[in-house]
Amino acid sequence: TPEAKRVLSIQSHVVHGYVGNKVATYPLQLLGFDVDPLNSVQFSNHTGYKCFKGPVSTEKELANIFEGLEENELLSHYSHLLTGYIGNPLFLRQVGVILKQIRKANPKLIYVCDPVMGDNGSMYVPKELLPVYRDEIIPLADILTPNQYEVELLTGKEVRSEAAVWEAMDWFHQRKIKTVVISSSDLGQPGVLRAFLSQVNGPRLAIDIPKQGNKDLFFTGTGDLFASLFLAHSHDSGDVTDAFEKTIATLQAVIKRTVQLLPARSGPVQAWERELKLVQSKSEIEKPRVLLKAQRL
Ligand code: PLP
Ligand code: PXL
Repeated sequence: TPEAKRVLSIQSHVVHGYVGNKVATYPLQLLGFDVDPLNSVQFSNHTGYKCFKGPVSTEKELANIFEGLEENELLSHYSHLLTGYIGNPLFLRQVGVILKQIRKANPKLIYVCDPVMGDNGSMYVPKELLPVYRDEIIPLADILTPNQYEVELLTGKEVRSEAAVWEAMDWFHQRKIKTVVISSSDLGQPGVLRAFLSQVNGPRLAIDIPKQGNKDLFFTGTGDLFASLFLAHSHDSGDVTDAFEKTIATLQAVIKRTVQLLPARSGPVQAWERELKLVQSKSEIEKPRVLLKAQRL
């Protein structure tokens, strides 16, 4: 029997820092989900450091681990599949294979797909992942959480206006994806990020997010955190507006604490100093305080 809240989370593991499964697991657990992390890579740290080391899992290793879950009849236990950073096209294709098997065991499975490919106009995974996401994986998703650049890659069209956002949303809905959340875009006023949500037979929403810290400051793992929080809140509340607002509220609180705890000295901020202060934000994960409300469009 499917348990109400058990997530199979296929993402990266980093020894140091908070991206991928390292940033997704703790919030999901705090919000009452059992999490089964399956690691697509095991790296020393995220790829934005001076160097990173560690193995990338193969599709054979994924199939092998999955076989263990299947033979122990564990597939029907999953209420959700969450996928994020995957660095290898054959591994991604195998994710499609196992998704279909989990769906067979639990037709009600919710698949939350974060099509992690890049940010701000550059890809940080091999370009061969794009057609696999576009043609094989995203048509299987219930909830998709791309950023603006990932929307442009998937639809093959630039997104330079709000009209283009809604066109892109419809492109995804035509591919049977019910809920699409664009976790960040540069379509807000200067210094403001604008996030968008569209649901089939549901609302179209936007939230404006004032950027924190100085303009050169950026964080890694925010998109991964967004997807895990949205999974949890959309399940718990059933109301996408509420889920969207709570997700942004926690994300902003985590970023705020991270900015506050940056060292007070001049000079460039080191990669390890920009790691999200996730553990320190326990109470804001458990009880998000909504300060930024969604606009209904
Ligand atoms: N950075 C900030 C400051 C955000 O508020 C958000 C989302 O709301 C993100 C990043 C997530 O976007 P991305 O998927 O581009 O990491
Ligand atoms: O947050 C995306 C992400 C996930 N996992 C790994 C990464 C990155 C982005 O740099 O390097 C390993």
